[in-house]
Formats: sequence, C-alpha cells, structure tokens
Amino acid sequence: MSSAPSTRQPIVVAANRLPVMRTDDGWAPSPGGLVRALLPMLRETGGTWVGWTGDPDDAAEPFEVDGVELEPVPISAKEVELYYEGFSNDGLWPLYHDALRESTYDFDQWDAYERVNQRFADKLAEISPPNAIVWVHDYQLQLVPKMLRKQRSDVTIGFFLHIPFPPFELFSRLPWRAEVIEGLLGCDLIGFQRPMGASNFIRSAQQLLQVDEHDRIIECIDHQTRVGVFPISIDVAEVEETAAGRATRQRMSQIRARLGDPEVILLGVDRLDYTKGIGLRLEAFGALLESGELDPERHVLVQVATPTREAVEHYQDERQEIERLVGEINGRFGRIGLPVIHYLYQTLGFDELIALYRAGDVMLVTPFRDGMNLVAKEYAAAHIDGDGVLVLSEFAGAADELTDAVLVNPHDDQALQQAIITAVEMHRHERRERMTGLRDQISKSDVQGWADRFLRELSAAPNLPPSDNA
Ligand code: GDG
Repeated sequence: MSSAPSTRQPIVVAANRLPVMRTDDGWAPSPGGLVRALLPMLRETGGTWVGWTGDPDDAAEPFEVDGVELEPVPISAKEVELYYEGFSNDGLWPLYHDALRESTYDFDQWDAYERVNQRFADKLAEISPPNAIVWVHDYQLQLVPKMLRKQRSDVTIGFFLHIPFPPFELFSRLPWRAEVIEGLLGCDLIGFQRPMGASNFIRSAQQLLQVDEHDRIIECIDHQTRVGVFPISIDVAEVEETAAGRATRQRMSQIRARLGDPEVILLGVDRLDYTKGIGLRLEAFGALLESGELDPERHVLVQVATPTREAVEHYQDERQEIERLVGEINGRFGRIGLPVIHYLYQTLGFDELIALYRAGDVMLVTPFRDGMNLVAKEYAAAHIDGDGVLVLSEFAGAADELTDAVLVNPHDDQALQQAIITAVEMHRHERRERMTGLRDQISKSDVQGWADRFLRELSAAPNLPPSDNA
C-alpha cells in the first residue's frame, strides 16, 4: 500500500499551537516529528493549519510558512490563564493522567474553554474548503468536533488524543463530562494511542450518553463515530541521520570525557512534568548509591528536565522537589568537579539531544502515565551502534510496542531499583539483542506512516462523497 494518504481532499489541521516558533527574522517551523510529518501533507493538498501563535492577545493575520497557510486564532492573556493553564493543564491534564494531582474544576475556566473551542470551530467553519478533511488535535480542543459539525456538515472530522483517556471511574469526576463526550462524538473518527484509551472512551460514552456501540463504531443521531488506535511515532530517518553524523560522534565523545569517562552513563530526558516520574527515578538512583550497588566513580546520571507550564503551581512544586533531590544526592555522593547527577533545567538543541542519546548507556523512561513517550522511541532510533538499554515504564503507551525494553512498574521502588541494576549490569550480548528488537520495531512505524494511516481511515469515513473516496 502506498504511504501517501488516499485522499486529495484539502486537509485542515487544528491544534492549540501553530507549528511555528519566532526567529530573528520571522517564523520557522517548530522542531518535532509531528510538524515534519504534517506540513508536507498540508502543502501538497493546499491545506491549512489553525492554531494559536503562543503570544497572548496576538491578533496576527494569516501567514505562510514553508508553503503552508497558517490561520492564527487569538487567545487573550486572561484566556491563557483560564483555558490553557487552568482548564486544560490544571483540570484535564491531571485527570487524564490517573488523577496524579488534584484537578481544579472551576466554572470560569470551563467557560473560557468553551469560548476558545468555539472560536477554533468558527475559524475552521470559515476557512475549510468544501468537503475538506479536518484533523483536530488533543485535549485542549475536545469540544471543537461537535461545534464544527453543527456549522459544516460537509466536512469530515477526525480527532487524535495525544494523552491517555482515563477510565470512566476517574473521567466521571469531571463536572462537564457529558459535554466533553458529546464534543468528541461530533467526529467521524477518534484516534487514541492505546487500546485502553479507546475502550475507556467507549465505556464513558455508553455510561453517560447511553450510545450504541459495535466493533468500535458508535451510532450518533446523524452520523457514526469510529474509534481507532493509532500509536504515534517519530521521524526515524531524521534521528538516525543526525545520530550518524560526524559532529554527533565527536560531541558524544566530548560528553563522555566531560562527565569524567564513567563506565555507565544513565540518562533521563523529560519535560519537567509530574507525570514523568523524575523524582522517583532520582530516589531510586540515590538508594542504589547508598546501598553501594551503584558507585559514583563508575556511574553517573544526566537528567535533562525541559521547562514547561511554569505558571501552574503543581509544576512549580514538582520543580522544587526535583531540585531538592538533585541537591541532596549530589551533596551526599558527588566529588569536587564531579557531581553524580548532572541536572539541566533547559531545552537543548536537537543535535545536542541526539548526541546525549548516543552517549547514554542506559535510558530511564519512568512515567507514572504517558500517552506514548517519544523519548523512548528517539533513544532507540539514535542507537545506530546497536547498543544501549532502555528502562521503560509499563504505564507509557510505548510499552505496548517496545517489549524489548526492561519494562518496569515505577510505583514499585524495589522493582525500579532492580530494573536499573539489570540494565547497568546487562551482558553485551543481551543488550545488543534487545536493542535490535527495539530498532526493528521502531523502523516498522514512523510518524509519516502514523499520519497516513489516520488520514486513510478518516477519508474512508462514510460521509465523504464516494467519488472522493478512491
Ligand atoms: C505528549 C504526550 C506523547 C524534550 N526535551 C527536549 C526535547 N524534547 C522533545 C523530545 C520529544 C518531545 O520533546 C517530548 O515528547 P514525549 O512524547 O516524550 O512527551 P510529551 O511532551 O508529554 O508529549 C506523550 C506525545 O504528546 C506525542 O503524541 O508521546 O505521551 O504526553 O520529542 O525529544 N527536544 C529538544 N530539547 C530538549 O531539551 N530539542
């Protein structure tokens, strides 16, 4: 089957953020596989991306980047606080991640969420060409499908949720639970990362709205909504090419030397988010130094924690706790000029990140809950040398596919310590065997294939005119 989407319909993407960042002389595409996979499709089909520029109160006019039309949706400073930091990131985010932190449920935040979703839907209704395919992304925009369908019955609407969809027992805490399900049921196709997300969603729809479902098709009044599983991936070729470059190899050796040429470099790379289990990982590392199973002269940990959502209190608390732990463990086990944890609260350049992946002998990916976790996939793709061990939480979506990782339940501190020791002491032969398995798995599915599959299924949705469906 061809990898191109089986549709020539114009594609319109809607996401909270436009796929660009400001540079000295204008805008450039943001880094990341998703943007690289979607921009060429939009260019080829004459499509558009609808989203926020990232600046509050920005009334930017439509503009073009890399031959793709971008349609800004303005969001005021107050709405950033209520819709984005509030409802999306302090309400939905913790709830959808196993209620790991207390969610805020606040009517003014919900009101702003509805208002911003309506603005997105209005913009999509205004600019989508006849019979367009509209692909809406993520938890910030769950009401858009229903709002758009009301105005434009000709368009085909898809939605992809990048984060987990929680079990009904948790989801039903949300005061506006029925409205969210109704919003999503405006779609022709809803995609989840894991089968669990799809079944959790179907159960919530059945419980709250008494819908009929068979074979993952939900009957709605004037259409059907199909529910599917589409595990996202990365731009494998880009990671491999960068990893193979001479500059990366040189930088990798330099990193090893700067770290004092330890026997084993352990690595963590995460947004500084309480879902990622960074603190737990640091505690496990500290406990193993304490027990003598790890040795500060032979083992070091590099933890990159990328700044994120700094205005939200749970994130400020998490940062404080992580920095306290780093200080405590370094204070106890570091030596002059040689800390045992190298902590970077920074966003690194892509090339530097790939060099770090290559330098990392053991990658620690230990979230309590994660939709997929692309870092796990990037680490394996970067290990073109066929060596390196991935320790991976069972609670990351990636665990469904990356079964050659050392899988672990991060809630179990003894199991986590044991997994780290297993990885550090693993025989070269087993390391290579497992890394081959991981790399085989990743080479089967990259982000382009993911987007093609979603759009193929969406364009086969029954409400497209048959002539456009070939
Ligand atoms: C959400 C879901 C799902 C990180 N630090 C730096 C940096 N990164 C890049 C990584 C990776 C991306 O950010 C993070 O992706 P993850 O998948 O790990 O996590 P979330 O940000 O939480 O993403 C997640 C994803 O959506 C996609 O559907 O997998 O479950 O939560 O690509 O490389 N990149 C650079 N410097 C850094 O310091 N350049």
